[in-house]
Amino acid sequence: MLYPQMNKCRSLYSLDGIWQFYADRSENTFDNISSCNLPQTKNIAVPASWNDQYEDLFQFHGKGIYKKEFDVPQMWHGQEIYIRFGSVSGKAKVWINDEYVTEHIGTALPFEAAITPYLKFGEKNTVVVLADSTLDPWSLPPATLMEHEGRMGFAQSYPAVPYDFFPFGGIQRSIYLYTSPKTRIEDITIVSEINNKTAEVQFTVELNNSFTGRIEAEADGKVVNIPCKNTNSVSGKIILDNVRLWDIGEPNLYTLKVCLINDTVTDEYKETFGVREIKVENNRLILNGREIFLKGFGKHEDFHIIGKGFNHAVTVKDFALMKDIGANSFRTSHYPYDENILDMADKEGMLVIAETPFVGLNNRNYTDEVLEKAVSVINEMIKRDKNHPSIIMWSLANEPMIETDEGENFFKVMAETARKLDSTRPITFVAFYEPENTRGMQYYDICCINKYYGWYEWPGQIEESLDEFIKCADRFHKKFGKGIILTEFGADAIAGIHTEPPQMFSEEYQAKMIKLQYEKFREQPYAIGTHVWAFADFKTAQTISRIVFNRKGVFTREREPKMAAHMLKELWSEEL
Ligand code: BDP
Repeated sequence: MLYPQMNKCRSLYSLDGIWQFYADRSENTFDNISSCNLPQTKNIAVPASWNDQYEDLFQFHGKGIYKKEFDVPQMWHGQEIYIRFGSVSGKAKVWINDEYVTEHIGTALPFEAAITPYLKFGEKNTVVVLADSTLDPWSLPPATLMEHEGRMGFAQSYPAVPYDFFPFGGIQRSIYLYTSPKTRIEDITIVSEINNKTAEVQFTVELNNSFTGRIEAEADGKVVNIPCKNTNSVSGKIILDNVRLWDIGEPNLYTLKVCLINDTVTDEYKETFGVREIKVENNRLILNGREIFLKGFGKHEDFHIIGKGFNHAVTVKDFALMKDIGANSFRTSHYPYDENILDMADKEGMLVIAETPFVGLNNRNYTDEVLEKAVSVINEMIKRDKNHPSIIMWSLANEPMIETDEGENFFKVMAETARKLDSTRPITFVAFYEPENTRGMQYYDICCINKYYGWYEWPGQIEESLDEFIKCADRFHKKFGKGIILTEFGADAIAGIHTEPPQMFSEEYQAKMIKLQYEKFREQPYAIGTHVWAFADFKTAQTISRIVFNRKGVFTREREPKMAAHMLKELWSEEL
């Protein structure tokens, strides 16, 4: 889905700001919004999670109702008007002027709807959004533990989510009203092939209606025109000479400007892209013909007060810190991040492993019904993010338990789905259990593993567990014969706690563990990258093993460095 933009054929208006909010604690099913008269609303900020904006919303995991009034400018008459949500937690439903407009399931991905017929020009319009964040064991990701399900370090957490981050709720990314012509550019896919110093940039433009006229595409001063006769999809190519490749720290970007022309320009969209080639060869990761090793972090969208709300300044700060420490990559654990974060990765020359929201799948999830949902989420994610040069692989799940034929088939179908949508990037998923509980890895290109030796296993014993740690990675290599990225390893450290000799929860212990495991893993012939868990401390559910936050951050939640950050900067700069 294209990100809304302002150009000579399209207008854009942000609905971000203060909305009215009501936390509905009733059994109302909201089939019809006029049944709800929103008593006692409070002001709430959008985009942001609701939980840390008011104390009485902290543990509210239910139906949040948002309302805002807006005017529509007369000059938008004759255009198609859309409302576009970057992400609404859980199940979202939208009404405009009391009429049902659309709904969407699943946090972390956008949805939009054409709303022209519902709008009144010259009068106030009201949009109401239901963000149903009820913790549902059957959602993706499953959001509550079933009885008998539990995990080391997470026992009896409150709320009982099966994943290790706080289930923030709300409208967490920007909302836009935007216009486009009735016949419009619906999607653009750009794939390039490099041949010495030139690149063949192949593009496909999808339209929402059939169109007669021509499509003009321009990149780097090269223009092609494609005639259209009752068509709603066209493909073409542009050759770039002396192409400047996109690479780590070399964010060379181009813009493909696409115009729909019939007499005059009726629609226009400018899509940014980069030319680079990523592949797996002999189990090594090859970027632009050169072997690379990933150094970086698993992250979260998480910050004080805004929760999972997108914020430009936090994004800028995070990239500045990652670059300063010498990281070349990060993983969007455990869900697709805001498009602005991926734009930033494109602009900063930072590599990204882009992950689905499928965290903690286990045997009970491997049904046809869940698979159908998973396939549609993979579609939504790849369609949204396919043109980002920073994304070098898709991670289709985090730490699934896969022991059954149903589980293996589930992962086979997910792999096929991703490959069909995008044949240009490797795919992976992140394993946690042993190789025998990680069936399905054979359908993927790269094996990612999360390992916590010296923490959940062999607590307090960093040196003593090093051999066991490597033996475990060896088992994955022996079974699957693939290159391995250590996507998570690390230790909680409470900033300011110091012990000598290093002990668990001290800054010394965290720094020592990361250093020794990094160096040991890096020596292994199959190692193709390591991501420390985590970039910064982050909010979780409450449980005895979390001291307000997960403290495995190399930076605090405020983004101040712990000893491990200084150590990594030294370690990674030695490797340049
Ligand atoms: C890993 C999970 C991650 C957790 C981490 C931890 O992938 O989400 O936060 O453990 O326990 O298994 O810190």
